Amino acid sequence: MAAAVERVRAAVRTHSTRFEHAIPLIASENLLSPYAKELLISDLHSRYAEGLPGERYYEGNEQVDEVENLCLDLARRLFRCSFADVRPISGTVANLAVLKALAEPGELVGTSRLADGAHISSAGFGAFGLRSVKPVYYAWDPERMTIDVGRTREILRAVRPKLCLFGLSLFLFPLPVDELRPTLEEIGATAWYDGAHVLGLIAGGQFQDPLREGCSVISASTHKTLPGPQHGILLGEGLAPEVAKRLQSGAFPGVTSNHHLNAMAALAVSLAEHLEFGRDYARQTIANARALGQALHDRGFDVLAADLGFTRSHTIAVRVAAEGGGAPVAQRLAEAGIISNKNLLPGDSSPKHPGGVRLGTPEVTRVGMREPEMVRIAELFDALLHRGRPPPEVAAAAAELKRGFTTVRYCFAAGEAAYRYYDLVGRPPA
Ligand code: DSN
Repeated sequence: MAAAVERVRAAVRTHSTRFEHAIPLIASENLLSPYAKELLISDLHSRYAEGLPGERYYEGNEQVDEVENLCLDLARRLFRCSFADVRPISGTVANLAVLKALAEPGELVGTSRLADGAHISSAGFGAFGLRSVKPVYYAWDPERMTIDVGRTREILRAVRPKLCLFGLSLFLFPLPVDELRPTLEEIGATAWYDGAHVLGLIAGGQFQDPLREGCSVISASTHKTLPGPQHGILLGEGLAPEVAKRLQSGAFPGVTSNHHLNAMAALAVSLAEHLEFGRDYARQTIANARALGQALHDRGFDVLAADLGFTRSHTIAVRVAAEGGGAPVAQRLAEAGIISNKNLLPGDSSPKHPGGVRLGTPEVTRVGMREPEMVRIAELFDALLHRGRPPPEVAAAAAELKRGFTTVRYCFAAGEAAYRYYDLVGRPPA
């Protein structure tokens, strides 16, 4: 058994070193701040606190109540909203809570297709299937990489779903919630936004503002552009009291028993840090994504939406048919120390053969990279995929580039404290 423990520790150490030397470009990943990471391994990890603050089923929850009330208050301040629930333990769980609260089995729910970038929650084999709701798909504009408003209006008027989900996993541009709002009101649909990917951009005031554009509920994970722990959240504005209550019961006891109290404490810290640093972080994350798109485009890569500046978010999409296809390219990049994922792109003929890679800048921005480093990353892509340089050579160059960027920024106790994120267990901040 001891040998097994050592193997696990060794594997995690190897993983951490690998990522320390790599250029991580997964659009859905980010790094925790020192204070947030510290709380993730606190005693809260071992405790139960079902229910809401002041209405628990266990004793010993006074400090947990204080943390949860603080977390709720910070969430409401950051997103300028009147309702928050921080008990869903992931983005998908948050989506399930909304579906449980706002849709009945058999009902129609508007959403986007997986091939157009939707999250697997919208699939029959995902949260939609678990709640037995039927998707009504919006029309898609592949040139603008967003929902086609005119054709979607017609679909909504014809089918009249009661609930409409707006949100993507390949999320390049704001979705036209505002433009669809009159139609949604006409058919009496509740607009629901899955903000997992762009939560930190919304909070930083650099993307769309769904709660002011007609959505009454946001569900999200909290660890993508919002650099928090792996967790979930519900936010709402203008909700009738009975709808707020239904969302709360959707979260508990609907789709969680205990929530993860350590992650909730880490989330509270991340929200507080985002209130302080989120605007700058969101702005630089988007600037980096656009700079990476431009630098790849300049080197002959087929970056989608070139006419629109590639993206308004943290993500770009690159069609890599000419370089061998999504799966082989993502694998070759990983061998060269550049971590990304293969991705279906609009127009792909087979879901088994994604034609692109999705690249995101949340993590490289978090460690302080800016536009000049995006150009250097594009040079690594070019060397590997166009000029045939061997992966180990490119990996060495990637590690060299990364050497100056292993300290988490945009958080308290960063900078001078020189906190090394990739240590197996984080040192406490100075
Ligand atoms: N799987 C995540 C992503 O990479 O987009 C979303 O849950």
